[in-house]
Amino acid sequence: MGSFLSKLTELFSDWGTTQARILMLGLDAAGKTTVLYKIKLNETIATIPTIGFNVETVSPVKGLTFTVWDVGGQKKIRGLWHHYYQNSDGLLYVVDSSDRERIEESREELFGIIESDGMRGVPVCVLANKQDMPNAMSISKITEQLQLHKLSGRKWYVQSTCATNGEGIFEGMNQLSVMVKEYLRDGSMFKSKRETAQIRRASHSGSWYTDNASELDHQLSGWLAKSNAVGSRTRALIAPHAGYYYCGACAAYAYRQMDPSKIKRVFILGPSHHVRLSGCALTATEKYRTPFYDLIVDTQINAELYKSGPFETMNISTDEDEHSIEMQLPYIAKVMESCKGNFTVVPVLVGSLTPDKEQMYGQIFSKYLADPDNFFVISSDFCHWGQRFNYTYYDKSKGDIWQSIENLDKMGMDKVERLDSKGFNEYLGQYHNTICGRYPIGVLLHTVDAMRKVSNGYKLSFKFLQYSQSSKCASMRDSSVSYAAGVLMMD
Ligand SMILES: Nc1nc2c(ncn2[C@@H]2O[C@H](COP(=O)(O)OP(=O)(O)OP(=O)(O)O)[C@@H](O)[C@H]2O)c(=O)[nH]1
Ligand SMILES: [Mg+2]
Repeated sequence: MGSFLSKLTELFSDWGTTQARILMLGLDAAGKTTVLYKIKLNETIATIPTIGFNVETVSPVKGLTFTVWDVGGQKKIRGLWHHYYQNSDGLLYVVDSSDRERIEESREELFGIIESDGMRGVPVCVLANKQDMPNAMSISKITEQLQLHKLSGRKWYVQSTCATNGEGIFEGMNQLSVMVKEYLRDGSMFKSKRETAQIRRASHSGSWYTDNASELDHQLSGWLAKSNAVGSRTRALIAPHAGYYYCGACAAYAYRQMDPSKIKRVFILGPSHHVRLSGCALTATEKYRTPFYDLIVDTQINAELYKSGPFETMNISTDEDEHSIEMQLPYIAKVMESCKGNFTVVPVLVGSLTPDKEQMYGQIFSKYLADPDNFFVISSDFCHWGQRFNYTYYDKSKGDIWQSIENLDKMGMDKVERLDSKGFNEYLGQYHNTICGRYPIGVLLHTVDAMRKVSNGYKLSFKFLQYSQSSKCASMRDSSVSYAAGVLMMD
């Protein structure tokens, strides 16, 4: 073990901090979960068949982090394996060496995995597990049965292991580390795939906001200087996500309230505009680029979230197409600039949630909102009014159309200020106001509910500080989008 660590240290000393995503697959009962917890805790735990997956981050040495995904191997789960292929840097394929009857089935599954596009060139380490069993097949027999000599265009290695007592596990990890290193560094063929996958580009810069850092700095500083600090301890904000030309000034009223000295982590909840999603999804990337500097994704928290509830993974095109999270990033980078490099972000794409799901995610996020290290940014515009949005609600008793829109928005904002999750959903049910971030807002309100269930000692309040509209609608042919900026305070 000692020499294993020192070898790895040597191997990765020139890497800086590198993260790799390792997928662990194999038939049910092959020993995957046993392997995972042997690596993570160096303990043999009693396992039950995995329904879904386990995910753990493992840092064998400084500078190297593996996020290991252990996906259940039962037949009915295997159909879901392909969801995990994206951005994998290595495959650990676990085989029960004593299961002669199913070795053919295991080979078929292995080839099914590696022939998929997402797994092209990814190195494979086969763990020939359960070597302690009396009828275990030898390494050469397993190699032959799995027809590994047929593999081309990738590195592979077979390691004999006994997961229950740990024999061979670290040697297997060592071999995998070497192959993953080569894959990431020298595999020029696959390098572009890897680079684009690691960083989410600022895909809307140069159009929705300027890509010129000094111009952007000037703009944001100017807007921030125009708004006053409320003075209370803020824990979350709601801000719009349209082009800065329309809503940059409004968003500043909320961002002015963020106190960088207190914040170690920023959760960003944005609605999904382009893909159908019935739950929440996390990024597969490690950095979010802004014209100022790159924001570091908190992969450790992502791993925790994957463990605690149903979170999907966004693929890179979904990630880069979506503007609702990106439009918050320059403001976060600007306000947090004194802490550059010392804080992380957790982007969460929020789908169309039922109230039950809002409650479930609220429950998951409540422990994070309760922790003062964390800050939450909720991305939402308010009413999208006009025929092009298919929404033309007009209450003439309120005056002109734009006044009716303002009145409608403010009824919803009032529910948010009362932190009334039920009332907010009833309001949406009654007026169908086209608030695109209604689900992220719903999750925030349910997060507050969940915190209060644990302790009603929290003194929480919400206040909107600014409201504006892209234009003042006067006729049924007009259209506008409304923006509101507000903060959640905890005293
Ligand atoms: N004798 C022996 N038993 C092992 C070894 N590795 C795992 N097992 C046992 O095999 C059984 C299945 O192990 P798991 O780790 O749950 O298998 P899995 O691959 O995660 O299975 P699924 O989650 O159903 O896909 C457990 O009873 C383990 O204790 C080994 O090396 N030797
Ligand atoms: Mg398992």
